[in-house]
Amino acid sequence: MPQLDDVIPVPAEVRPDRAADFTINPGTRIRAGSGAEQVAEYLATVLQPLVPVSVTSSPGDGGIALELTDEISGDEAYDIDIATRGVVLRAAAPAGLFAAVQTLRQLLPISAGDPVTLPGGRIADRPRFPYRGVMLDVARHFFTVDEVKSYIDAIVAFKINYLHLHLTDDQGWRLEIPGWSRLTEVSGAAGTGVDGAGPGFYTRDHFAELVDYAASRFVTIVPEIDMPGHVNAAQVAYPSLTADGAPVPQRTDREVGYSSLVAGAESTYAFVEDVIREVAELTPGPFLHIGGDEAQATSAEDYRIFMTRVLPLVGKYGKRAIGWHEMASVDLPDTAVPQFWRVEEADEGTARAVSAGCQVIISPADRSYLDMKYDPSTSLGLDWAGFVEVDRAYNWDPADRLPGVPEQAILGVEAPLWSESLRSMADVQTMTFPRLPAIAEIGWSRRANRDWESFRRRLAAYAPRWTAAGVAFHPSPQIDWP
Ligand code: TNX
Repeated sequence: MPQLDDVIPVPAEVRPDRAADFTINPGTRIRAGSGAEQVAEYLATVLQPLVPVSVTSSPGDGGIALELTDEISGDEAYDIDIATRGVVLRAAAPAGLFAAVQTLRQLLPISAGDPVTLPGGRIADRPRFPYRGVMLDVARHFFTVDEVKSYIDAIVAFKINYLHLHLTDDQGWRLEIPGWSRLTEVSGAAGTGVDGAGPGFYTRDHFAELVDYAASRFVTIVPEIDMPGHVNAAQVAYPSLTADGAPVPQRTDREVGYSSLVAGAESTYAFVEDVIREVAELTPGPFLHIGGDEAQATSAEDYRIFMTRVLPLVGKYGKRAIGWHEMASVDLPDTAVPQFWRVEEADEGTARAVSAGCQVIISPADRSYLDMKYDPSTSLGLDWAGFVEVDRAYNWDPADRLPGVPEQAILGVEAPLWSESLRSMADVQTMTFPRLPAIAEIGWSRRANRDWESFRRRLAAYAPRWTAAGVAFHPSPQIDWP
């Protein structure tokens, strides 16, 4: 039976009370307080395969109560009280109740048949950083709406609350843009994945469906349109976006840094504004990611001209710009968020952005990149940032990572998964798990509560849940799997 201190990410406070276990029976009621109905229904769905329960809005004793209260501060904070007479989940907002339910899920038995007994005691919990993200590259290899939904279900278990979708790159363009139909007709067609895989793109309706599904799991979608580099797919569809207007060949190899929008052409900004307006309209979340990485085919001066025109466009349509940290080579508005992704010990631009009041997302490739191989024998993935075994993903801290970027300047952490070598959801899962739980714990848990030996033990205990759910994971030799 799971114990109260088995939870990933490790909660802020855990007080087991072994005399206070609670057993959920077929008649147990889930009592939804006002505003808690949606999360209560979700909990009932989660419990269904183990024990059928029903949701009621009538107050009463016993059962599992979900309550909103102003005694807890912070939307994602929650507490859980498990006692013999009943269970109470409390939070200031539905997002906190959802986080509480994710904790509760890890305390349930893995398979039907065992008595559904929750270990007694109390948990009080809140996140360290507000942004705990994962990025999925759907440009190099496309993943369908249903596949992305299943990915969302697997990541929310670890209290991940942002899903960054890398929608465009040199190989493919994966989001329909009205008025620019060739983007997806041509660059979302068959053969646009790396090495000729494909086809695939999201229509506006598909994208809205993803945004809604994510929201139902308290996940915010961060759409990325990568520019001024990584735009070959756009230029194949619209040769007018190239310097000389001449057609360019389609490319599905893994090279980077060879394409660029034209910083000096007005037509560039007409295109970019149409795209940003549309993406902003489809996105209820506060962020729009404009890429900005590896613009080796753009001169430094053109990069500055381009970003100086494009950053205000993001603001004009009501969003905060996130960009890979190369973006911080230009003066940023304090709403912009550089995302540090490299392996160097310091980054001057990012530190300067912090002095100017910007927040930062931390994604060092040698720690948080889910596409790095675990070790030399990993068949999937890349190794340009080295091998990233589970201990490397776990044993570091974002507040120590960059000079000039202290704790208060950090919006959060993100684990990017680039898909050059990944063709199936099993591939995506194998690279994600078990490293994502390490990054999730870094983003959520108190620094003082984190401990590698404890994490190894909790990870081993979690693994049968992936197996039961049909989710693939890398059986790292660093963990004593059951
Ligand atoms: C660098 S990380 C890139 C991507 C590649 C990735 C592979 C970043 C901002 N750019 O274009 O897919 O390496 O690890």
